[in-house]
Parts: sequence; C-alpha cells; structure tokens
Amino acid sequence: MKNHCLAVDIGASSGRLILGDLHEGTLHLEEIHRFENQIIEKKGHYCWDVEALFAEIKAGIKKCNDFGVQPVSIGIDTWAVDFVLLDEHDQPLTEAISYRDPRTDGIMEEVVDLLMEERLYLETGIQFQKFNTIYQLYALKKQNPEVLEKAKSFLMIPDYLHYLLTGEKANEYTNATSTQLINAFTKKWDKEIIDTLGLNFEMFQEIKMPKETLGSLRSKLVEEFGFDMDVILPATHDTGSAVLAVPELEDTIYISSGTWSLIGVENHFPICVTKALDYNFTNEGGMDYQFRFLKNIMGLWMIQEVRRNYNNQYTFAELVELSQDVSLFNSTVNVDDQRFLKPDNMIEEIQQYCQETNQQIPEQPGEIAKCVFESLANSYQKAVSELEDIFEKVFNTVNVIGGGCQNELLNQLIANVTQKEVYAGPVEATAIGNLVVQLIALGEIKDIEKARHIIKQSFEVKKYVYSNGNPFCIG
Ligand code: LFR
Repeated sequence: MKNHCLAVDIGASSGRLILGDLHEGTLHLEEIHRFENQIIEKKGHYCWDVEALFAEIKAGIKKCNDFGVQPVSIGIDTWAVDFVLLDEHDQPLTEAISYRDPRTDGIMEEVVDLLMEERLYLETGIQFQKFNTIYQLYALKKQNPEVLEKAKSFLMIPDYLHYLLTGEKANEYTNATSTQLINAFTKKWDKEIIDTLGLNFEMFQEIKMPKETLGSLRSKLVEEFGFDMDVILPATHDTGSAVLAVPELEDTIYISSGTWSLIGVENHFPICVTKALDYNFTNEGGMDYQFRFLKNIMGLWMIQEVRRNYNNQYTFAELVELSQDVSLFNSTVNVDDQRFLKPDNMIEEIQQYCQETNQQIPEQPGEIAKCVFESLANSYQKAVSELEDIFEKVFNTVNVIGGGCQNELLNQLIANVTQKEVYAGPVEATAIGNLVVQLIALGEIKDIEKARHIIKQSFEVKKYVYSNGNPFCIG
C-alpha cells in the first residue's frame, strides 16, 4: 500500500491539512481541511488561539477517514518566533502572544546594549527584528518575571502542537534558529547569550532535526482518530519548508510570498559579514544544516489588513483588479517601516505616510492597492540589489512561491522592476516542503535534490518576463 503523509501548514491567516503521496514519480496533494487563523485580543495582548488551532488539526485528522486514508506520518509547520511556556505540570503559563504584540517595543535596543549588535549577529547570524523570540523573552522577564520563574519548558508553536499530539517535548532546529538564541556554528542553544540575559537555560529542550521521528500519537488520540501515526519533524518553520520546494535554486533568488515576503538565497554556511548586517539579512537554519540567507519584507499582510479595514467587502482578486484600473497614481510607501507592523488602521497609516512624504494621498481602494503592490515590488527590487551587492554577482531569475504567487499583477511588477525572469509556483510550497521531508524520512525519496526534481515535474510554474505593458505571462 502507498504511504500517505499528512502536512499541517498554518500561516498567520489560514491553516490547511494536506495529504501527500508519491505516484509514479509525481507528488500528489489532496487538501482535506482548511481553516482561518487570526490574531485575537486577550488580556490586553495580541494572541494566537492555539487551542482552537489544535481543535482544527484534530478535526482535519479525523477527516482522513472520510478520504479512506490512514496516513503513516504527520508533521506541522507554522510561522516562527512565537512560543508557549509550560509549568512543572506541563500546563501553558500564558497565552501564546503574537509577535505583533507591542510588548517588545524598545526591548531590542536594550538587549543590543547588553549583548552588542556585532556579537549577536556573528554568533547567531539572525537579523534584527524587534519581535524575535529573544526580545519577547526579555520583555517577559522585565514585565512578568514570575511567569518566567515558573517556566519549565519552552516550546515554539509547532513544538507545542507536536507535544499535544505525542506527549514528547523537543525544539525543532529550523524554528529554533528564529529565536536568535541558537549559535549558527555549533547549531545548539547559545548558553552564553541565554545566561547573559538571565534566562533559564534548563527550559530549552533538546534540539531535534527535520526528518527525526518525534514519537507516535497519544493513545487517547489514537482512539479518537481510529488510527495511529508517527510525528516526523518537517522544517517546522514554514519558510524553511517553503524554500525546500523551490524547484531550482541555481542562480535564483526566491520570494516566499504570504503574510510576509521572504526574499533570499540558499547557502551552505552562514554569512555574517558587515554588509549583510548593515542590510539586515538573516541566516535561518534549514534542513541538512543549509542556511536561508534572506530578509523579511512586510508582505501581503499589508493588503490583508487593507481588505480587513474595508470590512472584507472586496476579495483579493477584486483589489488587484481595482488597482489595475488606476493609471495616474504613483505614490509609494516604504513597506519595511515598522509603522506597518500592526497599525490600528492600515489604510489610514498608508495615507498618513503619503501625506508626510508630500505624495498624492490614495483615496480609492484601487489607489490603496496599487500603492501596496508597487511599494512591495520596490522593496523586492531593493533586496535583489542588496543580494547582488553582497554576492558580487548577478542572479538571473526570481522564483515566487507560496499563496502570494497567484497574484499575477505582483509577479509582473516583479519582472518589471527587477528585469529578470520571474517564475511563479508552486502555490502550496510550504505543505510540499513539509511533505517531502516526511517522505525522505520514510525512505520514499532519496534526498532533497531528488525531491526538488520530483517537485519540478509535479507542479505548475508560470513564467513572467519584463514588459512595460499589461501583465504578460508566458506558459
Ligand atoms: C512567515 C514567517 C517568517 C517569519 C515570520 C514571523 O510566515 O514564518 O519567516 O519571520 O513569519 O514568524
């Protein structure tokens, strides 16, 4: 019988459970469950409803029975940096607070004063973002020291969900690197940094790598689902999984396009040179100890928020269409300005930015959307130039992966601003990356190189080239 694996991929705005199996050398996907995710306000903080997410995961697993499939393994990936702390009875000590919560305002500066920017960068290779776990933990230490005192286990969101499934606690490597507490060279928790911050080293768990089996399901869950399966660790950081699904990396810059746009290249070693620090590029840990050298760009979060501010009266496709009807409007914003991380109202924030910079103020939905898409494209182009400057070479292609690669207008804008060939796809890159790691662990695929070959043959990729007219997609 064929082995089916189950990928659970949860992003900041939605989650999905996707079954995957190999059939005559191609990878087949079947989406069995999809649900919404969003930030909620609880006790004065922006939080994730992790218990609701787990309930959705369970509902999705049960649906496997409707599809007549009992997967042999499951793996969960989510966004990075956020975590849950457990007490001595393995109970959560706080809500899972979102990285968009303002509790870390001003904290990064304090930590940098304590540890020195160069040292932190040289040891961890991780970019400076005010929401990294290191700053969240330091904020907690200052604001609620009693919580940290009781903390016995530190689990990142996928680690916690895996724990709920299996009862096993571990910190998966790719996500752990996003804490800025993992040494990029030893690949272990950096005890010196943790001690200097006065955090309890003991709460950090053993680091486990993608492809390792964490355990099988708790017996209570086996009864509930009617079958058992193993949790095989994928790259639990969604971006880590997504980049595994880029079909061709040679001379290619990828953009993992979702709530965030992650733009960069893959490397065999971390690059911590001054230029990389100045441009604020990160070296996130990947499978087989590869590194994703990339930077975070504010991404489709901006348009998601714009849509929400219009009370969801327009679909994303409608916003794209409206923006194409606007010709004489050219105001742009710096999407990487921190003011766009969690403004009270994204539309007003964009308008205010344009006013402050003496540009025409966007009023119509089409103008707002055009401003967002063009500003994103400009930011991508800046990052492309920075990458070419750091590597002292020209990259030929850009490959956009993830849900955002369905935005044809944005793909074309990228081709126009970069004047490079742009490939778009696969759309479900993150789930695919998650699944291939499980299939490699099961011995069904030899290695990641072979997996990329399979992905190339299995999924549609569109190509865009420079054009100064309308969106122009070939094949
Ligand atoms: C994308 C992502 C990015 C990370 C951001 C916050 O979903 O995981 O890689 O920087 O979310 O966790």
